[in-house]
Amino acid sequence: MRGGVIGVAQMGPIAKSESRPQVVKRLIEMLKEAKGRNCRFLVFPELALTTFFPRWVYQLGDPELEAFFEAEMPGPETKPLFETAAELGIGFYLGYAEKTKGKHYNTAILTDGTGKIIGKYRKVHLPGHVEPDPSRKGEHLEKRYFDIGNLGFPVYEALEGRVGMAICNDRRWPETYRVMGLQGAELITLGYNTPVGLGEPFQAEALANFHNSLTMQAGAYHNACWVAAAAKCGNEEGFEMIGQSMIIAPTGEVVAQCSSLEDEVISARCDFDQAQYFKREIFNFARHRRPEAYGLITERVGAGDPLPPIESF
Ligand code: CDT
Repeated sequence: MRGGVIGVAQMGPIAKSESRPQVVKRLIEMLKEAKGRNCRFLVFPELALTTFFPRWVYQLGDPELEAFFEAEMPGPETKPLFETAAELGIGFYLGYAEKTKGKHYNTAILTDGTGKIIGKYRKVHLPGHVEPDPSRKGEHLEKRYFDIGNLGFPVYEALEGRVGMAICNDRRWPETYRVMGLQGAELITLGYNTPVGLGEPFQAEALANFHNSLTMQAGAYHNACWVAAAAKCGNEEGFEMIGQSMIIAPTGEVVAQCSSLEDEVISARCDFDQAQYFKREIFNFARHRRPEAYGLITERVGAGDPLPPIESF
């Protein structure tokens, strides 16, 4: 089978005081559980090595802020994760804060079953704000701490097929999935930290789980690919984050979903060829797409005025 049994390793909260070795130990435990479930690939969350630090205000360059970032991957503290994955023969997706050449990125990597990094991507749509806003109940300062990802939405050969990555807010944007769909993605792996209760309108907060599944199910269906998504969730340092980690089939159906807000592994048999009908018929891009009608998608950023009619009527 192309693809295979894929796991998602949801994480409960990571305390600010938790050390990298302590977090890596949790990840390794879930790798072992995934092996017990016969997984060949495991998806960890966004920023899976640290607490979700963009909730706090730091001055750039503050050593406490810098300590959340990895200068090398694997580094001395993350190497045991790669070694265990290699021993177990499991590839993985891992989200982490990356610093390189004076830049800071919200990054994810893919590894093969030998612990070798075979793909990298950096978050493109950074949510939140640059400056703190004391009128809000909580901050979300990704725009302050991260540079915009400069690698696009790459897709890599893996699991005898094509695998892409997304990170959190990128999952809400149809462009993210379509750019990978146009590279033949068969599995999109992604991690997220989605806080609720930071001052959004009641309805937006109440619908956070619905919007999570809505965007990912739509992305899977519209692009005829699997989506495997891992949350970091629960009450982290007094802030709530949604769980609902899930695996979605190319039909758009949820085939596995976490039921806790803690460390929890789920898995599903993801046969890439199950997407064949949709890729061949309804979403056969080569036959049906009409890019000449989609010019605005790359020409405009914000919504503007209606275009003049092409023909009078
Ligand atoms: N981590 C991340 O991207 N979270 C965002 C929260 C947006 S609310 C400021 C998300 O889209 O889930």
